[in-house]
Amino acid sequence: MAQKTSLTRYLVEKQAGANPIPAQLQLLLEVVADSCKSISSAVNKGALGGVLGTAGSENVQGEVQKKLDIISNDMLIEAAEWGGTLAGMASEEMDEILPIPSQYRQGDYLLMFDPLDGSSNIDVNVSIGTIFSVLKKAGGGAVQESDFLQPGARQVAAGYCVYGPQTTLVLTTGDGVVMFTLDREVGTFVLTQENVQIPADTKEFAINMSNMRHWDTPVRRYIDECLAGKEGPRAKDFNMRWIASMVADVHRIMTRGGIFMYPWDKREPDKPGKLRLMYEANPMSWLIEQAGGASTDGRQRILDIQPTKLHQRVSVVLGSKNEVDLVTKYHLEK
Ligand code: AHM
Ligand code: MG
Repeated sequence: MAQKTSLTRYLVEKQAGANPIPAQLQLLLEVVADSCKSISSAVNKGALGGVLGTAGSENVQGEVQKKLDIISNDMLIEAAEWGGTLAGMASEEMDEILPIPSQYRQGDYLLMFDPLDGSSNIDVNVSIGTIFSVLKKAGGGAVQESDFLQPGARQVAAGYCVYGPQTTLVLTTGDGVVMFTLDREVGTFVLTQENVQIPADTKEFAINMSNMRHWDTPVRRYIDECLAGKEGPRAKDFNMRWIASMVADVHRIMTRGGIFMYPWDKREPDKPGKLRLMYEANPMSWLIEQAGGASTDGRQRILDIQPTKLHQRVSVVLGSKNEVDLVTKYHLEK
């Protein structure tokens, strides 16, 4: 039987390949993957572990925090702060950046994460996940929020781990996308797919349709045309899926194609969208592009956006390239 490739072995062997990654980054990715195993285990226990329900607090966005949001956030911090790979961390669930405490060795990297994406699905036993993004700290000196405000194109690693029927870790360091499945009995992430490719065309879209009346005209036009099916201008029938965990919706797109949108809408005209640029949109956009897909905010490539705030929000249109290009064209024509 062919030997299975663990995440550790994959990262070690990568050092001998065309695109080696620094040892510090290799260690950081292993540490993040270890935290995902711990989070997966807490998620799997559910009510038996007493981890369901709300924590009685709100995050900086004013969203109610679930117990598992906080547990996952703490697990990532505790695993990553002492390893000597990081200068700081930032999380969707923390108001401010977290510099690495001075008792620990300081590293070169900055880690950003949404510790548990899809919070509304936690208590109903639907797939949720962890999304993470790694940047290199540019200058010397004590870490500051401005160090994190780099466009997504400067990420050096990005990934997510989806906690569903299987626990799957999806990763890029800039030369394609790889998937690992957690062997729960052994406790190891095993390489299960290399060179993930998203088909350029699709017949499946993901959007929260209940917001339809608030959308801008280009989004309305695109979805109206999909809904018109074979008889409409697209001359094909479309299917819709909306899991309401970005991580699970993106994972479906990684697996069989599709388009995902969380657009700006009229309810909050001053907010560019619901999803967060640094913790959600940037890592997912890089993964999608690395798998041959595209990702824009309707007008420009998300990875080119210069962030101005840590918790900045953004409109998101990502997935199969030809569909994303069409939605972007409709916005630019407006
Ligand atoms: P969260 O990070 O608080 O879980 O919020 C982000 C989630 C995304 O995973 C998902 O795409 C979206 O919110 C779902 O929104 P809606 O409640 O409109 O369906
Ligand atoms: Mg989220």
